[in-house]
Amino acid sequence: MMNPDMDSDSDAFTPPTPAQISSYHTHGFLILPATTSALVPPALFPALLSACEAVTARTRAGAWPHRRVVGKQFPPYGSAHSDSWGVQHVMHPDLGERAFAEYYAGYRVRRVACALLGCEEACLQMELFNLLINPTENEFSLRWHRDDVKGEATEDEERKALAIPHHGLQWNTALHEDASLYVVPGSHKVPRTPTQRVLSTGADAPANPFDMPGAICVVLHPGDTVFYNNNIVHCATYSPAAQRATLHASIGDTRGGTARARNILQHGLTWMREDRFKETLSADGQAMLARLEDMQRAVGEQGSLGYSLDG
Ligand SMILES: O=C(O)CCC(=O)C(=O)O
Repeated sequence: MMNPDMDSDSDAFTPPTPAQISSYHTHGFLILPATTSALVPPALFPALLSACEAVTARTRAGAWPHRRVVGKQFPPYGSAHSDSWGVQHVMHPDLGERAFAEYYAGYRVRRVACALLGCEEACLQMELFNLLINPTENEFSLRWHRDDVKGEATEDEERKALAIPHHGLQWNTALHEDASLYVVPGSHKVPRTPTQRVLSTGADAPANPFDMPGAICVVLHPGDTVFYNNNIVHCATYSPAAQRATLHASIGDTRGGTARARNILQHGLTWMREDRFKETLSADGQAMLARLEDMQRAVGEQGSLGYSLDG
């Protein structure tokens, strides 16, 4: 059983209703507003914001090698110092910012994850936790994509890939206003239409995301969270003019076995096996981490699985 005492604000937190859970499964995404279902406990918000500012400054100064660089849409991102659109591995002990793990393994995240994944807490698997930031020099965009199905996949390949039970949850929690992400609701279940296929094949980011039939912009206010199935067709645009600090994370459900391994381990998670990382986590966090380690062991050394997408 989850322990609400882990979160002193839990009384003020409303977990997703059955209607919201159903909407998540139908549309492939769900926005939880800060006003009713804030994923970040109010008492943790300032610490999280300050942790984001610290790791962003370090990344922009070239002092953190795990970054998403402008010009590179998907892993591997390399470690060259460059204008950045993301900070990777925010729970890494070398960053020394405990607020991130407190949030990730906290009561609210675990509660919502169980509701949307339809699983018990004993199935929750720790995965990725990164921070998406605005570049400071260049506009940049991600092309339309599904995170774990290549754009070149045939309709049949796409149908087969989407039929594999997903057993994972991805989410963005915005600490500032954020209108970077675009999704095609419902596209996590069905192959692309011919027009959608044309607009999501190849390396180019869209000139205008609204050229994609069915696309909507996901607008988040500070503290809002969008949960999404990362095989929903989505893209994103980044501008130096729009300040962004959006927590970008995923969590798995062990009932998926190793189905999520490539998508998760391609980000390079060997550091999570170190005891000094484990020591920064609560008992709940350590239990989630142990399940990730089980998956790492089941697939052998990471790196052998390759990458989900090119570009
Ligand atoms: O910037 C975002 O919100 C989306 C990021 C994304 O699509 C990705 O990492 O594949």
